[in-house]
Amino acid sequence: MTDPTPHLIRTSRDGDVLILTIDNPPVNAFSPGVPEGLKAGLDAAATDDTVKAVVIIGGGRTFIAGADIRTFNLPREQAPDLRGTIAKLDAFPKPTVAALHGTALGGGFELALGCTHRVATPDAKVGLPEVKLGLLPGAGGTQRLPRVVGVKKALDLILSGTPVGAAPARDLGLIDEIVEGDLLTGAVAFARRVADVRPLPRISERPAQPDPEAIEAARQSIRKTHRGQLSPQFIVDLVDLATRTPFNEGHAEEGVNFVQAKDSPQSRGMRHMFFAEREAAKIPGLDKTTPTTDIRRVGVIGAGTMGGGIAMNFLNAGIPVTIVETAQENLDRGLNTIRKTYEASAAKGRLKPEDVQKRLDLLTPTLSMDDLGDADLIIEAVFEDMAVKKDIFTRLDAVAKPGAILATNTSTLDVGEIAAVTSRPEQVIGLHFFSPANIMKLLEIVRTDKTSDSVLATSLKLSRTIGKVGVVVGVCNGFVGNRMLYAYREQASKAVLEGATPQAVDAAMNSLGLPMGPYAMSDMAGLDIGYMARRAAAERAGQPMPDDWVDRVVQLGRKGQKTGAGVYDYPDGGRTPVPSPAVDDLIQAYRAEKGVQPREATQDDLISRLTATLANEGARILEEGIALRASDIDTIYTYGYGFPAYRGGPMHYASEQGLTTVVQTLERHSLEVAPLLRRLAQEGKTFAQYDAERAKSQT
Ligand code: 3H9
Repeated sequence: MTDPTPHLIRTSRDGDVLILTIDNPPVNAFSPGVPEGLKAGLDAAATDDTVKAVVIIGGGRTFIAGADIRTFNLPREQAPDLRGTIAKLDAFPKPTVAALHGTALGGGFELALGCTHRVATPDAKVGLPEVKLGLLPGAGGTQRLPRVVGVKKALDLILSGTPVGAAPARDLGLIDEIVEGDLLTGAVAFARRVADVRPLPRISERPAQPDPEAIEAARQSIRKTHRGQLSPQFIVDLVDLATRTPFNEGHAEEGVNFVQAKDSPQSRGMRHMFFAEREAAKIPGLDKTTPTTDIRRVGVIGAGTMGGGIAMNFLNAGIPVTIVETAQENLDRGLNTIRKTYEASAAKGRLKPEDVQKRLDLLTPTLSMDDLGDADLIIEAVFEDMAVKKDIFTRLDAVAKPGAILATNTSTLDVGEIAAVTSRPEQVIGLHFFSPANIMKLLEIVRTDKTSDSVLATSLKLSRTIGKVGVVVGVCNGFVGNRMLYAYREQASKAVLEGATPQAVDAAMNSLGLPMGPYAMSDMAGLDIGYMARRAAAERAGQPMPDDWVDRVVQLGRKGQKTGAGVYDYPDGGRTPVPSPAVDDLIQAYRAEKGVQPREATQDDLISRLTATLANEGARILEEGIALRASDIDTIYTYGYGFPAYRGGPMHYASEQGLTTVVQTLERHSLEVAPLLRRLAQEGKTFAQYDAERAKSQT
């Protein structure tokens, strides 16, 4: 019977060496057609006496970057047979040489480990990043890696998922030779040199030495580093198993565990996030050829926590920054903080000592906005006050060169209103960084109805340059992330009014996987910040500030960690929240005042109520067109607000619960259901289906 799958492998010969080239752009993922082609090539080579060795190489920019993640949703019989292909390689009677360039990751690197030899270009990277997708290396990686590098190193590599360069990989014995010059020529020459080597060096036939200490240490550490996650536990068990059983047994167990991990909601969530992050960069209607501006110099206004953090992003990327303050004292303090942050990184070995000064040398402090005339991008990061921002943008308009992008880091204010004070509203955009701005990966890119395509495209490109995930959003109070946070906090507050303790609310969200619940988080950020934002929003709307027990906590002077007391107590200047009897009394008095009879709430109730609230607000944001897709909301909430990636973000999580269930939860708590959410629930759809349908209608 002929095989109906078109093969994605090119076969060629160089004398007695057969070359199999994988041709599946852009990253040569192991898609249907790759195993069929490789197996056919190997079958032919096995019986052809004129073939002495086989070279497997990737066409285009990389070797195989892993299994094709999109095929994980296929029924098992349709999934490309990676394990079978590697088994065929392992049993192949002649030398097989994997020629690696680009990123040989996951199943791609596992396939290379199934070959008898590996050569690589100097800039190639190899690694097993499956854990970042809630998976484990499922094609022999957990069994072969410890046989080469030992248990400890194997666990380091697999649990971190971080790729290593060709040189360290060679030192670890994972690569036999680094090829300078043309990879294929070098690989063929290498294959010829090893053509007669017998017995063939098969990793599966090597022993793996037990290391119970490393296993125990890994078990301890994943409780903290991968709290609540399934696949790291499988990984530790499987690496341990490699030292105690013959290869085939460990390999079979790995296959079973891989399927369990792949079919888990955790992996579905992480795979969703993988694609969501990449989708966020695609803006309907924004042409790929839109011209962008080269950002060679940046101006930052404000050297406070935010301004300093923002400036560091550019310094880290080698882009000079001019930072402006109103008083020398503030400028000195800001510079000092930046220096100290770099020195602390150097002390931890994260930065070379000489790079501290190199980065600081790129920074020009000044007290005059007039010094921003040569900046290609200027980001304002002063406090949230519309009048102050308007004044700054009026002055910026006068000093900035034509074509410069003027950005505001506002987290709540109307960017369009700020833009309107300039003569070039098309050059104005919101670049909303998250604190600490040098670390948090999210960048909300806020476009107004006047922002030009070029400014938008430049901002998206820039987000990648500085290592951020940029997500384009529209203007509304709090944009996407903070708007959802407000709704979430309001519900948390109501849950406490109705009977839950703040610590029960925090514990519930913590058990879902968020590093902090709403109250520990507000205490850390400063309770007064939310208080002031709510007061300002009420003033803007011309309404009285809604009554809330949390505001009464602030009115007692309890502003959070910084005052040693907030919703929690922080005795002895510590940072560990301790339930506060004073706040308990305040809450009880508040309930009595409102005539509320407290009722206990279970942890599940709290989780479903708060997550339903997030999805409900997210649905409104989608309906209003503030976010382009549900997956963008997931990206924002995961990268900016600590929603665990293995839950896939609040919209994906809601879909996993079932949108009908989410609607019922909202109704149970007398919350108004967003029409979009209700419609999707009635139609039995998920937010992913909504995204897919919208994408289709836009093409
Ligand atoms: C695995 O291997 C399991 C096995 O152990 C066991 C199996 C039995 N599949 O990131 P980019 C797409 S698990 C499908 O923008 P870059 C990506 O979506 C896998 N698609 O480029 C994008 O599509 P689009 C283990 C994939 O240069 C396009 O390729 N491997 C895959 O910034 C370009 O991607 C991994 O986890 C894939 N595996 O980075 C590696 N990879 O243009 C995952 C990429 O439509 N991949 N795409 O948006 C990566 O880390 C990065 O993509 C890579 C390139 C570093 C390779």
